[in-house]
Amino acid sequence: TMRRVQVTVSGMTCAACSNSVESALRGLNGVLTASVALLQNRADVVFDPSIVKVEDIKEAIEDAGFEAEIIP
Ligand code: 9UX
Repeated sequence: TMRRVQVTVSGMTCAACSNSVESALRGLNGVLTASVALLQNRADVVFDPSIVKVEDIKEAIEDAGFEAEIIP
């Protein structure tokens, strides 16, 4: 079964920023959908927790060059 997580993403200033975060998330094995709202500093990710962990999602955003905080 799938799980959904929302993440606060800081440091995005343009649409290319949010597109690169989306691409990074969609490139993770186990991520089904990822959408990033630039103006809300928010990422919404649906994933298979047997394949990818919340911490991996956070790290992918940080590796793309942004700050990420999981919304509990
Ligand atoms: Mo353009 Mo967004 O350099 O960082 S991708 S502002």
